Amino acid sequence: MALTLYSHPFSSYCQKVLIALYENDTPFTPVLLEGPEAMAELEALWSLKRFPVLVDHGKTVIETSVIIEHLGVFHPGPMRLIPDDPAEALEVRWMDRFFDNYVGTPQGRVVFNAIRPEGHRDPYGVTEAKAMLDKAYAWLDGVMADREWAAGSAFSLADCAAAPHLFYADWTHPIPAECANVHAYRRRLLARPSFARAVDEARPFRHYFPLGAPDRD
Ligand SMILES: N[C@@H](CCC(=O)N[C@@H](CS)C(=O)NCC(=O)O)C(=O)O
Repeated sequence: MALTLYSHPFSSYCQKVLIALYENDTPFTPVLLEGPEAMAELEALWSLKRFPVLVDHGKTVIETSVIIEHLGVFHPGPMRLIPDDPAEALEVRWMDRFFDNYVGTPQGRVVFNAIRPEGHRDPYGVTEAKAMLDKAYAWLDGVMADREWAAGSAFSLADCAAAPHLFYADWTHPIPAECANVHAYRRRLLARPSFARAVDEARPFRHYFPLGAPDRD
């Protein structure tokens, strides 16, 4: 098979790429990143050891947004996750950056702080990260007032990013009830078959969540 994805089902960034693959039923071979052997394979491909990593006919493709763009260029399917129209594509890329940088990154800061050894924790950083999430939720609530998907009426790369980031962000620092548009959007994402499949595949790993996974999606 042409495509191999080094990934883990519980990882938000891996789910971002899995959604894109599932949207188009793109065949690929998964390599589960558990255990020293798989991690050594990953390190041989990408010394920074961030995942997922895609290998396409021997070419290593790194960074989730680039992986999804790569799939659109070299393995296109009926679902176009980056619009052909350049102006529409800019909106998609901007919202993808928003979810990675201002939802996924602060969410990760809170979670990674929890797995640091005692004495190396950073409560000030956690407070800053939660404040960033609050601002991101409030901003997004306004944007989603008249949008079905992150960049408008079509499901896109931006929704691939939004789905896992909002999923785990709500577990980490709950989205306030008054952000009703964000809650409704998160529910639409959970109902999307590609993301529902990724969530189901990650269920057996919920005990990995360092803050304690809530008993809900
Ligand atoms: N900007 C990267 C982020 C990837 C990333 O941070 N992945 C996490 C897994 S969700 C990871 O590699 N964590 C390992 C670590 O931080 O050591 C991308 O979009 O691919």
